[in-house]
Amino acid sequence: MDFKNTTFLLSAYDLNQKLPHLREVAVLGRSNVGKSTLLNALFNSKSLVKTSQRPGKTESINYFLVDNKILFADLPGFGYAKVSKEKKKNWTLLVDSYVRNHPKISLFLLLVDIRREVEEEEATLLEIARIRKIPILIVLTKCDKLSGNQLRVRVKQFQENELIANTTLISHGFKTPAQTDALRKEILHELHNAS
Ligand SMILES: Nc1nc2c(ncn2[C@@H]2O[C@H](COP(=O)(O)OP(=O)(O)OP(=O)(O)O)[C@@H](O)[C@H]2O)c(=O)[nH]1
Ligand SMILES: [Mg+2]
Repeated sequence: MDFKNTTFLLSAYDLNQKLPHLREVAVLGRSNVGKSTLLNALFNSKSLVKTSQRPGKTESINYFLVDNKILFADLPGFGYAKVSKEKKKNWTLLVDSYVRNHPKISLFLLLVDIRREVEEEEATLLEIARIRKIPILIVLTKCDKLSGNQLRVRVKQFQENELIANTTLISHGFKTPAQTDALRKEILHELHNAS
């Protein structure tokens, strides 16, 4: 697997969507944390996955097929307040029922902005991963926004955070190919261990 052959498969608006029988990596995190951008980096593409400076861009579960072997699911972000109540309710329900009930998730990729904290939503997801025995990898995003020293301090704070003790942490900035490469390797490693 080298992530070279990637296609958009479909958008799902509920969990009844028929999908190929493949393992699935779920990309999760707060709205605007960089989920879609991270997928473009992994897929070495500029525009396959739609991104936006405006939070709330991804409204459905968008599936991508990688090397005919793995599905990546780009999910709507949680925690964004400025959309209509009705819309927010739909997304929250969709993401919530996906993480709790969708049967084939092999790995949660949980993205956290390096400048923010692990909050209630992230803690809930960690708890669901533990209960469902789904491996979870935390990706600290937008690391390019901090200077070397600030970055070291933040990474250390995350490493010492008891909420995420024993969880693998990976630093990422979408402009640093070496970090994207390391992330690809870690994802494959986690999937291999889980199989
Ligand atoms: N500097 C920097 N900006 C980033 C990085 N990743 C994402 N961004 C920016 O953050 C904004 C949001 O990125 P998206 O990838 O659309 O975020 P998302 O998590 O998919 O957002 P929703 O679909 O709304 O949940 C865009 O303006 C990106 O260019 C990064 O690693 N570094
Ligand atoms: Mg998105």
